[in-house]
Amino acid sequence: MSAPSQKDLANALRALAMDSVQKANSGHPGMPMGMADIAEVLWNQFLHHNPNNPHWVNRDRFVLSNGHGSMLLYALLHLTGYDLSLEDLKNFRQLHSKTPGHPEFGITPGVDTTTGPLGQGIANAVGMAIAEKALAARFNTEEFKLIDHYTYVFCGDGCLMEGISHEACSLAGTLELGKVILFYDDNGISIDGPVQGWFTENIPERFKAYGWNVIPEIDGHDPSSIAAAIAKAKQSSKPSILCCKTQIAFGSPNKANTAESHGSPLGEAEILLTKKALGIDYPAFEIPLDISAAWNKKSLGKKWEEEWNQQFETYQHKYPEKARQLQSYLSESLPENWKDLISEIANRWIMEEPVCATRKASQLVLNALLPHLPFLFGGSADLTGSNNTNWSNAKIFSKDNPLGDYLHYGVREFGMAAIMNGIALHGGLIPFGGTFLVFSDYARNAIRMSALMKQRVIYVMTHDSIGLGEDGPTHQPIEHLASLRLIPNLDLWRPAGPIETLIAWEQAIERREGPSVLALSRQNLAFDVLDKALLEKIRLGGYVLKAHNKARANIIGTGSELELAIKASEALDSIGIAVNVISIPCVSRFLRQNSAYRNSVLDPKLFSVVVEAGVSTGWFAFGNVKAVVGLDHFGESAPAKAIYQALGITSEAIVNQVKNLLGESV
Ligand SMILES: Cc1ncc(C[n+]2csc(CCOP(=O)(O)OP(=O)(O)O)c2C)c(N)n1
Ligand SMILES: [Mg+2]
Repeated sequence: MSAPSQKDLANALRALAMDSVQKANSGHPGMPMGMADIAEVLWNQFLHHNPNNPHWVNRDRFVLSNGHGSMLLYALLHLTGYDLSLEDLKNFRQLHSKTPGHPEFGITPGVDTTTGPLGQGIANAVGMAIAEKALAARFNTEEFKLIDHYTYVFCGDGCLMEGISHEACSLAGTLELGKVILFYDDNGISIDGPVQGWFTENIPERFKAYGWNVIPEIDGHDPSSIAAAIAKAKQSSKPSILCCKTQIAFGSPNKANTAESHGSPLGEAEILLTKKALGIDYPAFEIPLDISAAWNKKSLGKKWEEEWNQQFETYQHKYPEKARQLQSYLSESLPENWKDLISEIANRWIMEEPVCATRKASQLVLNALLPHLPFLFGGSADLTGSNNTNWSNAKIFSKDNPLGDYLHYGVREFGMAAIMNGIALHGGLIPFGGTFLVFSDYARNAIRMSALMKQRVIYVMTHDSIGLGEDGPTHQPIEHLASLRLIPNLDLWRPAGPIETLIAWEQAIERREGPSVLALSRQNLAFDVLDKALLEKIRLGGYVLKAHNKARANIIGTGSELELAIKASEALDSIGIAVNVISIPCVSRFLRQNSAYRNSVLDPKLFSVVVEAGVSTGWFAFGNVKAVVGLDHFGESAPAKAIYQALGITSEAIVNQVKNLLGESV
């Protein structure tokens, strides 16, 4: 019997995709069938990975940006030998299966990032390639190429229509990320039909303009043209795009080239016809042994990783210090004296009482901590001087300086966020990046993806309220605090002074299981915590700042409005009304504490009044909140103090609410 042909190997992918989608009666067979030949060449001839260890640090990364074609990836992972069985494929799209509707990081071994929201996978890949380049520059030597892998990405028309592909690919061109190799599935079809009606730009010219290495007009069903193009792309010092002409649902006599095949099962009858046309003569989910043997990469993968391990051992002998550092980067472990560092800064600040904006305090934290955390990788979307995301020894990462640790992302908030996801997913670096809080909307879906993928990405979002003043309502976030708090597994910190800012940074850095947003003020704040005993309480997300044993109400404040809460409490005190003042810098963290702690902070017998310069929505679900001194409409353009006064975010307003609720005359 002759060895299976490349067509046979690609057809196994098609068969598994057709059958799994049919069995689930849901899914997307068209793309896997259209990209099967490309995937076969890439995974059988080029991809370096180890199915026995999906976490091998120097594996080539593979990103399926057109994530609706998830069955292509699952079939590849199954056939090459990952821990993904035929049973798992039969459970495609079923509850708690390892084969969810779209590829999900952390659920399926071998899935390097979660995709489905089109376009973001490309940006994730750009982030992975940035991480690869940065780590290679720090650790490789002439003789040892420990970090040396490609990042391969599949994308479709949809990904390239999405604006984020422009953001990410433009930056990738400037940074000359030659290890990115993007396969464009140029099938001329998206959900609404043939794309000529809505997508006609010249993709090769567009990518040439970005400075990419463009390989146009590849026949995406011809293995030798595909292989030649990949070999050429690997030689380029620029990122490469391989424009592959394909047929969606290739092989299906009646559904190929139709939008219908994009997202619906082909149907039993059409599957029979397709299998006949392709020469697939085996039953559903029964891949012949010679085909599965030809696909299997377990022994090759083992060999590749073992070779790498040997290389690492020799490196370790020759450069013990560098090897130790690389290990500490890869484990992202914090220095042993980490908590002492935090305490030292806190002690100093409690003595010095710096009065500043929290964005400034954030920079002071960076200056103090960054020398001890070389694996932090900073940046800003063109607002470095406003976000204060740089520190005194920050070095700019660029095509000529891959040793840099600070990236100018340019005005690309969404791109930055999705690139940071890629950096975090790659491993070895912890990314943080800044923009104005109001533009978190631009980045929002990528922030959501950081949370879904449980990635340690730190968003530094300054100018966090009307307190930014004169730039006016276009720049004043109103609904953003509440709306970011709605994202599960995202910790939003809104510190009220330098010490809370320090703890917010500490917690964001320590938090391995998800992203954090630091919402920071532009304006100077008068408040700071001056009691060291409170550090531990801040870490819990909410705490009693000022307690009164005869308290009749709680005043809750966050960030820049905490000082108004304190002022109001003093005014109330002076007229014989005792209140507690509660600071809740991180609502989600506070809500994760047990009820005993929460009740010890927010006495359930008392009502609460909240002050926060943002929409009131959200707070009413909280404890006994009876009133919110907030803003349920857009802001104004004026100096900050005037806006607070004009919009009624004042200590008097808080006092009046408390008196009202106590039934006392105002
Ligand atoms: C951001 C985003 N918008 C919309 C969708 C819904 N959607 C999924 S696939 C698709 C069409 C994609 O067309 P193309 O990339 O050409 O895929 P093909 O049909 O060729 O596989 C759309 C609109 C999505 N997944 N993500
Ligand atoms: Mg398409």
